[in-house]
Amino acid sequence: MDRWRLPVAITVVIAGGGGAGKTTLVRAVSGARPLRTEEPSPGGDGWTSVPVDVGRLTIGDQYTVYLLDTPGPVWDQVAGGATGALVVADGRRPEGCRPAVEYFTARHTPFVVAVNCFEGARRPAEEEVRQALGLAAGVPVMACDARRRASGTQVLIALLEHALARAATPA
Ligand SMILES: Nc1nc2c(ncn2[C@@H]2O[C@H](COP(=O)(O)OP(=O)(O)OP(=O)(O)O)[C@@H](O)[C@H]2O)c(=O)[nH]1
Ligand SMILES: [Mg+2]
Repeated sequence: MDRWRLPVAITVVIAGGGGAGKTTLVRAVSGARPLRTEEPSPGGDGWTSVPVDVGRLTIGDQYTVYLLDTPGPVWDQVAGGATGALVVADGRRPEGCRPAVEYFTARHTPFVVAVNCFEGARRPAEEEVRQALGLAAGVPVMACDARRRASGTQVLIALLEHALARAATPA
């Protein structure tokens, strides 16, 4: 680093179906530090801990990307200031991430769908995923391997490019 630059933080919400590979992707890309935060418990009789996987990677010496993998009920708390969302779909049952797709579509948060392809399982065609999730035409769908750093980084870059393109397009 030859001179100080104003740091810029980018927040990306990692969402998707249960067991789709969200934690695996955050770990692969950054080395996650699992944190716990307190939330009112569903019964309303106390507090419960909510797991949050936080990942962090830097781009050049100016940009820091924070990855927040939190359960659905916490999306409201983190989606507001987020640059975008990475929706991880389990390639064996992509429809599991439909609630995430509906949530970010309704909020107008830019997102891409990363289809985590488990080995030995049939890889769904892009059109199949689009139909199962009712995706708008402009939403990128990419295959990924959540365990591989290069693959996770590639989908994150695609998301940032998609968000930038959206920002540059008049409403
Ligand atoms: N074989 C294989 N296993 C994977 C892959 N991605 C994730 N897994 C495994 O699948 C299981 C679920 O992955 P997680 O990363 O914990 O999924 P998650 O989306 O964080 O799950 P929840 O937090 O429970 O919603 C773990 O045992 C992972 O090791 C993959 O690409 N291939
Ligand atoms: Mg997880």
